Amino acid sequence: MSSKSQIPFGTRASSHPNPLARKLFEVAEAKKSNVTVSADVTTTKELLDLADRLGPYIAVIKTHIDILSDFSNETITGLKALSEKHNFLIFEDRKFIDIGNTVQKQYHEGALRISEWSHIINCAILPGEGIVEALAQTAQAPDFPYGSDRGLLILAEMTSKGSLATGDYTSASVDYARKYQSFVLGFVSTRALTDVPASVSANENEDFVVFTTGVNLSSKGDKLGQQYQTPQSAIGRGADFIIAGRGIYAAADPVEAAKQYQQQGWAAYLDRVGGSQ
Ligand code: 5BU
Repeated sequence: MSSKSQIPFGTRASSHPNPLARKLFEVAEAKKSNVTVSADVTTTKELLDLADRLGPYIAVIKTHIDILSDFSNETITGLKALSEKHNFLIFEDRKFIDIGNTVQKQYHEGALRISEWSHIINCAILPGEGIVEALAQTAQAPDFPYGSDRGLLILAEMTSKGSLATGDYTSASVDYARKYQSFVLGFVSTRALTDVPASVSANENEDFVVFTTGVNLSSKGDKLGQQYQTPQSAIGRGADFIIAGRGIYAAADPVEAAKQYQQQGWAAYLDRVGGSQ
């Protein structure tokens, strides 16, 4: 797979066919941040408080909305308002994994109303191509009420020990991304997938965005199989956006930690594209 890793975000923004990818790169450039904070807290107050305090330093906030004990309309209104106030995008890490008919309802109906507030969603491709087709169909329907700034990341790899998302599974992720390029922004993976053999051939204009989770400056992993790499390592391997959770929100001073990840993440990005600060 060809990689646009060496090209600055501003250039990628100007030529990208997907409106949400353009917005993502523009936000990152404007804020000089490629940080996604994984805000894995369990109450609306903590989530909104974190989003407001960290908002200036991040490009994206990643949520697990189903871990909130008090999800309500206030959660959605608050997140949307903070996303506008601080110019960050919202990524619900729901990891859809079911037949098309079910994921359409989980995405666009139901209690969590994900399509209404989350710019970026992700899915696993265990069910096959239909899951990608179903989510694209919903978000790209002529009567979809929330605009064109919606996109999907395919979980091509995972950071947990013993992950089975490797080999043919990762190759199929690249195939589906190519087939549904107008909706698939890119991948959640531990590196750019440039050397992955795929059945669907590359289109020379393709520009998949790489989000890498499991980023932490001070830890190598946790007791439940999480495996970390540093911002420098992730970006060196092709991450466009680094995702950090506990490294930021569980730090003694989350604002200082967010600034540190922002500074290191952006310096590593500039280094990769050959720019200066
Ligand atoms: P941490 O606190 O930085 O370890 O949190 C990592 C977050 O990223 C957490 O929300 C996970 O659900 C998420 N994650 C991950 O850690 N590894 C993966 O491969 C994927 C998601 Br996909």
